[in-house]
Amino acid sequence: MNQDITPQLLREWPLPMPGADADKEVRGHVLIVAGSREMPGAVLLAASAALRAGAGKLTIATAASVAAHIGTAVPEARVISLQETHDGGLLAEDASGLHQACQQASAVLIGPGMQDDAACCQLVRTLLPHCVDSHLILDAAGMSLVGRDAECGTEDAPYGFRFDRPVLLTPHAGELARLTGADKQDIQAQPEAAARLAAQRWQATVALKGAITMLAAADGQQWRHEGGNAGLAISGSGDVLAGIITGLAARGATLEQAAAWGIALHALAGEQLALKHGPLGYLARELSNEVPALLRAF
Ligand code: NPW
Ligand code: AMP
Ligand code: MG
Repeated sequence: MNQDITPQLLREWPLPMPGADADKEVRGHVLIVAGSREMPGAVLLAASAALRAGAGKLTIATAASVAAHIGTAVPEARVISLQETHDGGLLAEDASGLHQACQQASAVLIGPGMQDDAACCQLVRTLLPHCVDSHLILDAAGMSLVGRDAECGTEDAPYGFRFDRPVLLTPHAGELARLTGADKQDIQAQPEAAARLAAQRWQATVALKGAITMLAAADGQQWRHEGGNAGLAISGSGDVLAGIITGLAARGATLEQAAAWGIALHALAGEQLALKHGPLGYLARELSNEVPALLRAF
């Protein structure tokens, strides 16, 4: 049975709130492993979203070729610079600073703007043992590990990958089709079943994004969100959503709770921007700015 994600449901599922005397550690430490020389912007979008969602500390690990620029564009972040593959992928094997950052983070987001699926797959596999105590959110190419064509040098069968800890994946229908080999039209026709199946197969929480977003947990629980507007179908929109969810998870929300809140806040931010600017033409980077006031309104 689906439950609708509504303001009423969210009020019954309140986010952890820091006390008036809480320091930044209490609001959690976000690590964002993302970007490439072609797509550094995705890092900025996810990073500012995580901070706007209330996370206390931020570390970014990104491609060496753009790390300094990102450090300047996000002055709140500590930046770890990663070596790159020929195809723009990020290398994590020898990056002990990154392994340590994973251990210290309360929530880790991997994927926005990353390139080179094989490298992404290897990167997630390398980092998994280092982030056992953090919430893990995989978006975009960060989801390559569960793909039917995953080339991680293991015997992973199609659909065969199963997580042994709570993980959230945030595919749109095109990404889920590519990961599973299923037909995109079939996924769009039956998003509820597609999200449920993916969650069970991977033993992960899955947010299947679209005009209607289906959230499915590995234990069979499922939620449905309808809201926002077509202006949200904009370059960088999903990167912002991933950042909001990661920020909320760092604050101590469960992955399902962070996803439900993040999906709703992202949609409400789109509605606010549509009122200010019109239904189309607002920017993904503007979504995050709406989040603190929306949180206050709750
Ligand atoms: P088609 O053609 O419909 O079959 P995009 P993306 C499909 C980064 N970004 N529902 C569609 O396939 C992200 O972080 C970086 C169903 C399309 O051709 C990712 O790392 C930005 N299908 C990477 O780019 C800003 C959908 O997927 C194909 C769909 C790729 O992200 C932009 C590829 O689509 C971007 O976020 C949907 N809702 N959306 C930056 N500033 O650095 C897409 N498809 O649009 O090339 O990429 O999958 O959204
Ligand atoms: P991505 O494709 O990863 O950039 O993510 C796009 C985001 O925009 C997801 O959160 C979708 O749920 C949302 N979105 C896309 N189209 C619509 C729409 N027509 N109405 C509401 N939300 C949408
Ligand atoms: Mg995306």
